[in-house]
Amino acid sequence: MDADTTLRRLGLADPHAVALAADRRSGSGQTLAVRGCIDGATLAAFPQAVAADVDEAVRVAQEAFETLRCVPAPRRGELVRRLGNKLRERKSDLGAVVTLEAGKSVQEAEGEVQEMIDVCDFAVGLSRQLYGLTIATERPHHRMMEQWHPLGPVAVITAFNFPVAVWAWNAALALVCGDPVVWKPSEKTPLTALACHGILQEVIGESGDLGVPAGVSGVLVGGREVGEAMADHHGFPLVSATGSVRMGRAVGAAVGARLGRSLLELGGNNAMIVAPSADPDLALRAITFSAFGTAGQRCTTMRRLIVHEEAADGLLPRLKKVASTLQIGDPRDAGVLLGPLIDEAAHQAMQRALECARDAGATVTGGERVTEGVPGGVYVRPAIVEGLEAGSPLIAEETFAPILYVLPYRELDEAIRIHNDVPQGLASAIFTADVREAERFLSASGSDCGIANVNIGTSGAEIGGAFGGEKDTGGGRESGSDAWKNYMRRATNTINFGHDLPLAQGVNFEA
Ligand code: UN1
Repeated sequence: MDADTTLRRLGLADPHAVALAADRRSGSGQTLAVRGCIDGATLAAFPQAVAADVDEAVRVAQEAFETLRCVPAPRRGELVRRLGNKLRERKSDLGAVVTLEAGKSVQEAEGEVQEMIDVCDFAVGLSRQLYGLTIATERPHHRMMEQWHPLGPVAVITAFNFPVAVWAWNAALALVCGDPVVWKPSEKTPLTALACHGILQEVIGESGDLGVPAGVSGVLVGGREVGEAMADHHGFPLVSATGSVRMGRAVGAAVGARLGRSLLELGGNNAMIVAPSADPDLALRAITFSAFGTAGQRCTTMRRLIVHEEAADGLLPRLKKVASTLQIGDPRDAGVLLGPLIDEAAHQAMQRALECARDAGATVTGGERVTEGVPGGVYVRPAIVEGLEAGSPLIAEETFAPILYVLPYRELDEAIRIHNDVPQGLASAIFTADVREAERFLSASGSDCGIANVNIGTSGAEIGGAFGGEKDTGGGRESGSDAWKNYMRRATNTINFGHDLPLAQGVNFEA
């Protein structure tokens, strides 16, 4: 399908008009040229939002909040159920826009839309389970309980690599929790954002029976200053941001300075330990998907392979063979597993990292640009880097490209030390058939990451678990488990149904 048809199918025949309508903004910002990364061609151009537009977006969201917070949660859930159903109908159309803008293979793009559908289903169930506790009180004829109330408008800042799913994790939960969402997508993938916003608006338009106002969803396509204005704005009690550590530090500091809440999902530097007892075929498949899938552009991408010396000889030649033969090309073509990098800057960052590795005496296999049989974007062969010291500063950095550093080990303690010796703490895995090793890895003295797996790779988490990590990853948890609590405020209520006024802690204050 060509780019125009792909965009037209999602109501984006005139992205300029759609962008201005979605933002409800002045349209006074600089023109943004949106490039598809398959061939680098310009897909659309429209003026960006500016920092001054944030006030209006907040005003609209706050007005919508006044209504939404009083719509019963199961009815809010019904809206999200309809959103999930609309996404089922539009799965391939929306996936095609993700492919066009972010360069994901058709399978992975549709998988990302499936992740949106899954989180909608999860949120629908949640809409009847926003439970508070009833707590025993120390006073006679009293009752103590907690309630979870809607929090207010949520600012959602997302990255190019999961241009639709991460919004859905936030939006589906926020909506059932009673919070409007104002979204600043990556400037690299604004069309997917406008498409999602359009789908949600269509659902709201068809759902007059639910009484949910259109203002519960806004989109601001803009640059860094728009993100900064959102982080600074008191109208957002919660800012949920996904992206680089640098961005997260700035958002965390700005939101913290006004004592707001932030939910940060930042970089990963994810590793897998492969023990001598690991199933070699499973390990190979898991490494291939985790390290090279999505052209190494997931937060959960595996960047370090910590392999036991006994397992390395069997594994590495097979891994190199797979890396050198993976089908790379136009992500719309059947059979292609690796699409392009997002842009030239990503390619330069990859080449710089490989250059530094070579300078430090490492051996690099692969990593070259692929120019034959591909459209005009940036296509690369995955790189495998051997011979760097575990503590090398280069390894401590997350380069958003398919580079896998190989680090051998002898003892599990040493492997865990190497594993945890990076600033980030998102996803991790061990391949082993030894239950002691597996449990040690999952224990308090094992992996220090938010996600720790046994005999599966680091990437491709399901939505049901809490997603996020520790240290420089930012500490936030999104998506499943009890991540919904981020989007609500807790009120503790104590009710006296007696005829006396006993004070807590035995205090007697008779005047
Ligand atoms: C991200 O890269 O920001 O676990 C999100 C995964 C996906 C989500 C990744 N479900 O790889």
